[in-house]
This record gives sequence, C-alpha cells and structure tokens, in this order.
Amino acid sequence: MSRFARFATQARFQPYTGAAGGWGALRSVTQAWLGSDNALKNLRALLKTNQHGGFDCPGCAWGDSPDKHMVSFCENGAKAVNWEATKRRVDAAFFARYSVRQLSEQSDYWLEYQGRLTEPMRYDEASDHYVPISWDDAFTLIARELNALAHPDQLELYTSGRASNEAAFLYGLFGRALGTNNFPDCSNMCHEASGVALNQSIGVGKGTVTFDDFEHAEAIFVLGQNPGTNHPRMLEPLREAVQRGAQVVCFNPLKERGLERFQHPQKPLEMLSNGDAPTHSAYFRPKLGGDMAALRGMAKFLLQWEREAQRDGGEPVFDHAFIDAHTDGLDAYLAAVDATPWAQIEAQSGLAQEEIERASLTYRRADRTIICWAMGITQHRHSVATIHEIVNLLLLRGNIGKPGAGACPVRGHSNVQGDRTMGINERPPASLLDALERRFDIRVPRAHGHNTVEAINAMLTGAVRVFIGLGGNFAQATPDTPRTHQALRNCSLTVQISTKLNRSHLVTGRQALILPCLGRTDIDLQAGGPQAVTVEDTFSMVHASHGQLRPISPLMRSEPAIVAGIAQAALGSHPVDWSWLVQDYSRIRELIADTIPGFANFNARLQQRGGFYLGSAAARHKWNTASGRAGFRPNSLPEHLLPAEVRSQGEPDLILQTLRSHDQYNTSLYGLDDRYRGVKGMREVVFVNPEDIRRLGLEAGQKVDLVSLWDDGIERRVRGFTLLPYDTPPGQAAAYYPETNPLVPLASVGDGSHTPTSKFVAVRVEASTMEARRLA
Ligand SMILES: Nc1nc2c(c(=O)[nH]1)N[C@H]1C(S)=C(S)[C@@H](COP(=O)(O)OP(=O)(O)OC[C@H]3O[C@@H](n4cnc5c(=O)[nH]c(N)nc54)[C@H](O)[C@@H]3O)O[C@H]1N2
Ligand SMILES: Nc1nc2c(c(=O)[nH]1)N[C@H]1C(S)=C(S)[C@@H](COP(=O)(O)OP(=O)(O)OC[C@H]3O[C@@H](n4cnc5c(=O)[nH]c(N)nc54)[C@H](O)[C@@H]3O)O[C@H]1N2
Ligand SMILES: [Mo]
Repeated sequence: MSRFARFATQARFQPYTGAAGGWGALRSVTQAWLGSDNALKNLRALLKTNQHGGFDCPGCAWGDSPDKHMVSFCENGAKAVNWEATKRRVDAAFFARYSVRQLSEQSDYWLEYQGRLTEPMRYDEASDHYVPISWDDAFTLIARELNALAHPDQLELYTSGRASNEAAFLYGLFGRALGTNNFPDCSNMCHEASGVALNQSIGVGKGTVTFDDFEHAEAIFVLGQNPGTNHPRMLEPLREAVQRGAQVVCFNPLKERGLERFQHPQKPLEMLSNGDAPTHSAYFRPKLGGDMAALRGMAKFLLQWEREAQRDGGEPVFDHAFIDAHTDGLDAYLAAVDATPWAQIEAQSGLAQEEIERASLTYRRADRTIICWAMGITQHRHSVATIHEIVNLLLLRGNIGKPGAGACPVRGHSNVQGDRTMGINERPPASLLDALERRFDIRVPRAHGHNTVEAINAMLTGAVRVFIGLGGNFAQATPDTPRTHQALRNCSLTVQISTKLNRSHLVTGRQALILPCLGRTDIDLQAGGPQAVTVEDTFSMVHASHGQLRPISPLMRSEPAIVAGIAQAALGSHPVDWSWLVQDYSRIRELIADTIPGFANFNARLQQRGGFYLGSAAARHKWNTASGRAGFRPNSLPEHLLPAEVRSQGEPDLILQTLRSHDQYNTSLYGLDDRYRGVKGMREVVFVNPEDIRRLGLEAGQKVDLVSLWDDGIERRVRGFTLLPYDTPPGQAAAYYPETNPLVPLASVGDGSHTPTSKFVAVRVEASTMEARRLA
C-alpha cells in the first residue's frame, strides 16, 4: 500500500496526553525525513535550515537570535522542507495521463502529494488537458493578454508570503510600470488588521520586539495563537520564560497542547529523562471574538487600581512619564473604559470578572511585557479595534520601546512581512510611489488597488480579466469557495507561478498557465552564478537565503526570473532591463537600496552573520502618526458580536472558527492527522463541546452538515462532517481550513481590514444521512 493510501484509511480520535514536541515530534521529523524520497539530500538540507549560508526555512516567519549557532529547525519546518524537496514529479507525462476534470475529482491532499511541477504547461480547452509550452511562448501569451486589456486595472497580481524580497520587488515594479496597484496578497487574509491597527496607533505596521526581548520579558501574553503547531520554535522561549519565573499568560478558547507543556526534541538529555516543562503560567479561555472585551476588562482593573493608588499615595499603575512624553488620547480612552459595563465584558468575553482580574494583576506586576497574537485575533469583524486595545494596554504601562516589552504580531508565511516592505500593497504609501517615480523616471498609478476580497468581487463581475498568482493557492485559501471559483473561471487568463500542484491550477480562466518555480531549498543558478535571495522575519531581521539542493528539473525557473520574463515580454526594457537584472540579484538589491527605506548598503549589510535589523521607529519612540505621538484609541466594544446579517437569520447553533491542523501548511496538507488534538486520518470533522452535542440532539461520531447563516439568500453548506466531542467553551466550535472555507461569506470581513472573518462563522448544524463514524 502506498504511503498515500495508508494515510487515507486509518481514522481515529483519541485524546493526546503527552507534551508538545518530545518523542512525537522527533518521530515525526524522522518519519518525514525517512519517508521522503530524497532522504540523504534532505538531511543535508535540514542541517542548513536557518543557518548562516544556508536557506531560510520555508515554514513560518518566526526568527532567531543572530548570535546563535545551533541547528535550528522544528518538526513542522522539517515537514515543510521535505514537502518541497521531493523527487516526485508532476511533469508533461503526468498531465497527459490525467485530464483537468479527473484531477479536479482528487482531494487537495492528493494533488500536492503528486510532487513538484517541473515544466511550464498551458491549459488546452479542447482536450481538457494541460500541455507543454515553452517559457518564451508562455511569456508571449501573457503579454498578448495584458496588452489587450482596456485598462491595467483589469489585472490582479496576487502574492503569497513565500516570495523573496527580490521577486516581490520586481513584481511590484512590474505592476506599477504597467499601471495598476491591484496587489491582493495572503496578508489580506492574515495579519492585515495588525498592520492597519499598529499603523494607526504607533505609526508602523509591524511588531516592535526582537527575538532577544523574549529573554528580558517579565510577562508574555499569547493571544489567539497556536505556536505548538504553527510556530514551534516559539515554544522554547516561552518555556524558558516560565522556567526563569516570568509569567506566560495564554488566551485561547482551546487548550492547545503546545501552550501547556513542551519537551525539546533537539535536547537529548531532556528527551531521555522524559522531562518536559510548562509553557504557560495562566490559561484563560475566552469565547471566539471575546478578546477585546477581556482586554477592556483588564484596562478597567488597571484604571481602578491607578485611581486607588492616587487616592492612597501608592505606587502608580500607569507609566505617567511615558504617557506624557509619548502619547495622546488618554482621557478619551479612559472615558471609554469607564463607559464599558462589566456585564457586557463578561458576556462578550465569556470570562468571569475574577479571571480578568488575575490576568490584570499579572500585567500590573510585570515591568516588561510582550503581547503576542496571531489569527485568533486578526480574523474577526472587530480585529482592528481589538489590536488597538492591545496597544492601549501596552501604552498604559510604557511597554513599547524598552527591552523585554512590546507588541508582537507573530507573522505567518516566512516572508509575508518582507513582501509588504517591498511594496506588495494594494494601498501603497505615497512615499513608495514617489521613490519609484524618481528612481525609474516613470509615472505610477496613485489610485488604490484591490485587496483579496475586492479582487474576487471584481473577477465575479467581469471587471477583471487576468489573474496572476505569485505562489499560494488562491482558489482554496480564500473565503466563499464556490464564488471564488466562479471568479477565477470568469477570467480570460489565469497564471499560477507555483512549486506544487493545487486546486488553483484546476479552477482556471478560459486560458491558463502553470509556471513551475524554484523553492527556498533549490539552488538558484543564474548567468552570474548561484544566487541568494533575501527575506524578513517577524522581528524585522533581514537575511540571505541560499538554496542547497539541485533542482529536479532544468525547466524550472526562479521567481525573479519568471517575473522578469513576464515583464520583459509585456513592457520590453521599460523601465529597466529585466533580463539583465536577474543575471545577478545584487543588481535588484541595488534598486531596493535606492527605493525602500532602511535598505541603504543592502548588499554590503547582507554579509553580516544573521543578517541585519531593519529597526522599528516605534521601538525608538519615533511615532510616525499624524500627531507625532502614539495614540490611545477609544473604541467601544461591538454592540453585538453577531453581525446584523446573521441576526436576521435566527439564533445560530454554534460559532465556528476555522483553524490549522498539525499536519498542514495552510492549504498544503502533509497528512490527515492532528496529533495534539488526538485526530488521526480525518479532516472533515467539527470539534464541539459535548453539552452542545446533547443540546442539539446529536451524538458524538455522527455526521452532520454545517450551514452558514448570512442574509443574502445564498446557501453555504459543507456536508458529512464528523462530530467530535471536544473541550471547547459551550457554543464555540472549530473545524479545519480550507475544508470549511465554503462557509465564510465573502461579505463577512473585518472593519478596516477587509480580512475574511475566518474565526467567527455562525452556523446551523443539520444531521446528515451519511453513516456515523465509530470513535476509538
Ligand atoms: N506548520 C504550520 N505552520 C504555520 C502555518 C501552517 O499552516 N502550518 N501557517 C502559517 C501562517 S500563514 C500563519 S498566519 C500562522 C497561523 O498561526 P495561528 O494563528 O496559530 O493559526 P490557527 O491555526 O489559525 O490558530 C489560531 C489559534 O487561535 C485560537 N483562536 C481562534 N479564535 C480565537 C479568538 O477569538 N480568541 C482567542 N484568544 N483565540 C482564538 C485557536 O483556538 C487557535 O489556537 O502560522 C504560520 N505557520
Ligand atoms: N478559513 C480560513 N481561511 C484562511 C485562513 C484561516 O485561518 N481560515 N488563513 C488565511 C491565511 S493566514 C493565509 S496566509 C492564507 C494563505 O494563502 P496562500 O498563501 O495563498 O496559500 P498557501 O496554502 O500557503 O499556498 C500553497 C501553495 O503555494 C505554492 N508554493 C509553495 N511554496 C512556494 C514558493 O516558494 N514559491 C511559489 N511561487 N509558490 C509556492 C504551492 O504551489 C502550494 O500549493 O490563507 C488564508 N485563508
Ligand atoms: Mo497567514
């Protein structure tokens, strides 16, 4: 039986009791490595992960201290490396064997499992097969379609967050030279709210901490994040913090294993003695979307204690020197805090006043606090306001711009932050456009372009004709799947620049191209020799990444070379000689140095071991806001967490969050297990509180349909999901992304961020006629 078939058959659900990491992680790394078809080569690659002169892990955006010398990869980084560095090939013979219709019937897991894309392919409508095409012909075809557009805004240039700085910079320059700011990206579905809110509050859309701050923090709050799966290298600093007596406080409706206990799989003594240690000191379990209320409750306690201190002459709770020197808006904010009733805070957060008091006390006692957050905070309607509230709390105690303190949005894709820095932004700052115009002597469009949701809408109405994806899986990562698929089908041309086969290659425009690219692990050989690319991690550290493995096909091209090829065909040598640039990427970096702030002497500074720190103006107490100060933002709590479009449909049975299993990287599924949640061999499951199962008159193991509630007459339904009884607060359910994306209404987006509300989907549950599963 093939490894694939084996994975697909054994379904089981049994609580996991061990620590995160540990033998399970080691076993999984070993299995991923031995099970890979390139074992020896990949071991060499693994040892070069996140090393000086090696490559940046294609997994998450977590960073390391530039001084460390140890081998640094984690279980899921190892999986990501092995997944990319496979020998299996999706080549012309593969596409001759399967029609697009046949491929469409396969699961997402099967599609990516087939291996690396090895040569450019063109969709042939008559035969419903992909057929080979030369690179030159592919570029000519794209140029012809682009030149036939009535306006450059009929093009969408999507980016996923693995693209290197060099590729992203060229892509941005190409789009703007052509005349559009339509740069939807994965960030629109991810940390957009963080960028928007932080920009408004402190004048920079990035975090203010570095790796080393974690060693100096007295308290670390981790909100809406599951690092055991998604940022495993973060568990070590968390555990170390607990061991030296710092407080680690988690807010998460689910008891995530990695946030409970951790055993380091790369420390032999710890493994042999079976020692593991806690990664938290307090764990609170709010309702979905309840964090803003909980944070507001904390502010209420701080304000009460501050008033008591003033009255009694005690030690102040607020950092008045910091507040006076650096902030504005305190009075309006405190009025908003006073005006928020406890009843509303408790109802929305699902936490009791005493619990919030404990969290506030921890925050008050620490002189240096970091607040981390991820998708549990950013994928809600009121995410921007919630992140404002995070900053409000930090400002009250001067927790920005001192060692061991600050705001830490933990980024997802390994270079999603760098792509924004390079100008992948549908709302580019005027300073970037000015710099491009000056440097290249061109005029670029000033009007804002489309974000991801706007791009889907524009393709749905036919306003957009051509879609190009620089990585990613637009068809599956986006909300409201049937509508997104229709949007892609409406195009006259869809182009996917990818490493592996996915559904976005099968949901095509009238014409479609697959352009196979090198990944992070591959050696990138250009006329000027082997090339390095650069990336920026979540701590704004920029470093080089050198591929280590010989590409499995000579027909693959690097992302910069592909972007340059498209640009050269569409624009000729305007405004740069694109093909000359990609002979040696240091030439691209010269252009970056000339146009992007913080990159002066880029090529020289790259030689530093561990790369260089871009710096954070806010961390230096320079506030690039309109007032020149950091602003307290006085939002009210949402009046209802349920939007009007849901309330008009009646009371939902459950609120559903859509999250990641331990065996996936976004839409790339490495397997069908979710070890820490006890799930084996299945993904179409829904985690529900046992009391809810009883209340709804259902039984554990039963198959159900989930129907999403939204007032637009469209039925959004997924079928045959297995009900798993799970320790989650009543009414708050969870299921995997991307299987549940059909339930997320396109119109349900964050205020000010436009991010799909993937962590808050109101659903009705219906018994399905499908046979129940016996749960082990
Ligand atoms: N191995 C692996 N690594 C990854 C990824 C991957 O898929 N696989 N994806 C990468 C990407 S692009 C990203 S953005 C990150 C994602 O990293 P995470 O944000 O950790 O990803 P999710 O699985 O979406 O987990 C969200 C967590 O928030 C909790 N949560 C949900 N709603 C709420 C809420 O309202 N309040 C609170 N307090 N908690 C809530 C959930 O229970 C869950 O623990 O990881 C990156 N790293
Ligand atoms: N319901 C729901 N939806 C979500 C989320 C959620 O939590 N819930 N999370 C959202 C988030 S945080 C994100 S970031 C998005 C992710 O959205 P995307 O970034 O669009 O999706 P991925 O699944 O990461 O893309 C995987 C594909 O990228 C290609 N690829 C991999 N490596 C490379 C490379 O080096 N170069 C190129 N060119 N291609 C490569 C492969 O072909 C692979 O199939 O999804 C979002 N969608
Ligand atoms: Mo993400």
